[in-house]
Amino acid sequence: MTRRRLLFVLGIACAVVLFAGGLALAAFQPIAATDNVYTGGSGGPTPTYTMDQGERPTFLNGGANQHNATARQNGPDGKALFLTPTLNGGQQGSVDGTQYLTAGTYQFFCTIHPTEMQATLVVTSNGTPQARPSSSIQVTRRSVAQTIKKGLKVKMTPTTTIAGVTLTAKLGKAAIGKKTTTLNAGLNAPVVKLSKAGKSKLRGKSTAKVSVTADIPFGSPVTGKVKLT
Ligand SMILES: [Cu+2]
Repeated sequence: MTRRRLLFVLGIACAVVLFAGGLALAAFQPIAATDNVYTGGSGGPTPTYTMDQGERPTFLNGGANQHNATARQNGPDGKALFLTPTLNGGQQGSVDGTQYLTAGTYQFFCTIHPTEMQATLVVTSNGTPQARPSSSIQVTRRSVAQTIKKGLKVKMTPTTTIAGVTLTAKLGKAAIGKKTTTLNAGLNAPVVKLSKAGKSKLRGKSTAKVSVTADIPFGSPVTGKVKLT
């Protein structure tokens, strides 16, 4: 092997070792708390935690009181970009929504102790964010009479299971029915039954333009429209 070739091979080997080292260092810092203060991050009293794209850190409440970790910024669903449920002392839970974050700096706080408990989550450019949940939506055409009797049938085809999807049927701006459901990957056909008030709004009409909006946790809402005849 020539000297130049040897140096080249050594250079590649070093690059591989450095790359592997970088990957090994990438594990996220768990977010923890004792009463009324976040712990486990770097710095204080408003610590910084670091994770890679696609990761979902755990929040450990090591205090005696209830605490949570809630993003200041809202996501595409109009709710917190990431959050934990409010956890009792000694409980732990996932910081849900972090798995969709792109590289950047995000502030979060405890909604119960908003001034004492504030912190920063830094997402590095390593890793890949998970795709946000999404689905197509199509409202099946039916007669006004059948809609009053049976409700609105919706076709949705998400790529993954999505829990806590809220379907709201509307006539103009008025809600006429609501349903919360879990969608499975593939074709789903949930039915949104009309409320009493919704039925009376449709009664006596020969046609009606109605819509169904699906609010998808951590995703963007989707709306399907149909003209009932
Ligand atoms: Cu708290």
